[in-house]
Amino acid sequence: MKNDNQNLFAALRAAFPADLDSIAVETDDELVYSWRDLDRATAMIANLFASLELPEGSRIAVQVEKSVEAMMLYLATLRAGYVFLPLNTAYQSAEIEYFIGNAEPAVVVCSPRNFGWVSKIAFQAGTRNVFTLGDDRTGSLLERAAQHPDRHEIAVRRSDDLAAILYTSGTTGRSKGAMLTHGNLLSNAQVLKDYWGWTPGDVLIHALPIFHVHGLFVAIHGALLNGSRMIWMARFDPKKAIAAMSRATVFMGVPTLYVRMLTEPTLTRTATIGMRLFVAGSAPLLLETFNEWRDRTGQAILERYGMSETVMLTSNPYDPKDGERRGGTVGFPLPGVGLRIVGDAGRELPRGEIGGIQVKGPNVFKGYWRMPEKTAEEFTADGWFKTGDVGRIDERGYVSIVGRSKDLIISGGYNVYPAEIEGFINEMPGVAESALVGVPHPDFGEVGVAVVIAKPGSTLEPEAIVAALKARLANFKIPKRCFVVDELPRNTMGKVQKNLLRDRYKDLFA
Ligand code: MLC
Ligand code: AMP
Repeated sequence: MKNDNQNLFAALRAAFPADLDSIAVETDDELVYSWRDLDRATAMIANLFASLELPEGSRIAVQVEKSVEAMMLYLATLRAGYVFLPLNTAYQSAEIEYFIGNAEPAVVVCSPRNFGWVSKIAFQAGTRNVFTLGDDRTGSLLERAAQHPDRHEIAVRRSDDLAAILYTSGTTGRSKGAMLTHGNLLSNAQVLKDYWGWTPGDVLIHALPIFHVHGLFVAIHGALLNGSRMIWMARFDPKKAIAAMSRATVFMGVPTLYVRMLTEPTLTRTATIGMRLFVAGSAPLLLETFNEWRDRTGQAILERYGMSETVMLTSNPYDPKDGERRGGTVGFPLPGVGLRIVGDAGRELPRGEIGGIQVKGPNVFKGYWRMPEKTAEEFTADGWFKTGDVGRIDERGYVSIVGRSKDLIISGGYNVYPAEIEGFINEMPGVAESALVGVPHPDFGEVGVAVVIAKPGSTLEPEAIVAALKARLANFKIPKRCFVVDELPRNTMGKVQKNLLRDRYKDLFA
């Protein structure tokens, strides 16, 4: 029978093993979910959404703690054909207010403990349906879903229909919602399935948050499209992750997770002997970490590169016949992905030269939600997406990322946009100006340091600035240190020289 349904969930569902009673997910608190459980629960939640008679293309915004049910909510949203909008659990009211106001979701799902303030924001923005979902299977979402049938015909979607919106902060201005289609996500998942050699019997340790590309798409789609079991960790714990390796074959993490596991004496060759693949990405993996991991485990971490707008772009080879895994590089463009290095004049540069990374392919997003001008700015006239990353391709074709043209700090795999933090600091009484720079950090890779100038006649306390930020912003965005200084270094044009500040504070956490 011909199947025209391009819904990503249809492909994932088709990959479920024949034995639906076998284990799909086991959690670190010893819960077990079968494939049948995933099928039934996603059907019930999808039927609940259908009963709400939401308009086509409705956004379902979700800010809940990580749980298997939260993953089911994502899958049910796909299944019902709506658009999933995941939100970091660290976001506070000002951040949530912006996302909900901008995306105008038809449904908001939040943690029971946040219902008071989140529902207020949602109702004010015109959202009609606010449900709760706790990390212990409590909340109105599951209560309501339980009243619906556990069979559901997967909604028919085209490849070009929206599946998810992921907000990424902007260097200037407000966050932009990257619109990803069913086709973007499915094509990328299929490429990775082949490229990373997923095989029947693989078991994935899922230890990442599920509100960003890495944990939500790369990890979950990878396992589901292969019918593979997941060992599900609600929070990353290095000891538990290492202990789980005796029952697993694949691990995915941001570099901080590898750095933390390396501090554990239990990380040995024996502990990792059954593992076939360690994937790292979302932030630069230091060569030192790559080498130390190989010395301790005998295995080379496979580093790959991607972003919210494009899902995965490049990967070091999995199969040795395609080449070795080279630390300090992000490997080759994935099959189907075009990648070029472009100079200031907009012309493609020869191998070895450093320039802006531009990409093309079926994985590249559809544009920024309701921001056609921003979308147009980020694409070239001939359709290449400007990543904002700066890199080079070596003579053997390996891509290295050497910097970023966008003013961005990546801390423990989370993005921090200095312009956003500086904006908040600059609004504080007595502040004349501020600059946030990223400096090396042994655990998070990079962290933010704020440098602030007081208005004439004002006195500022660094601790008070940090405390005021904590009340407004997600915790990972808070500068780890704050300095009040007399002046900021400037170039002849009067622009703050952030490179000099980075240099001044580079050994702060050494
Ligand atoms: C936590 N803290 C951080 C932080 N995470 N500070 C800076 N950067 C971070 N990433 C701070 C908190 O503010 C808090 O400070 C203290 O650390 C303890 O908080 P916690 O929540 O208990 O921390 P912990 O559980 O240890 O979290 C660390 C972590 C987490 C590394 C496990 O940050 C994490 O899961 N990162 C993964 C991010 C990720 O999935 N990125 C993928 C993006 S997708 P205080 O002062 O309040 O006590 C993408 C595309 C691609 O980029 O290519 O994949
Ligand atoms: P996000 O907007 O959260 O999707 O983050 C995407 C950004 O993370 C990219 O534009 C890169 O700057 C960075 N990134 C992702 N993977 C890597 C990697 N392996 N090495 C260096 N930077 C990376």
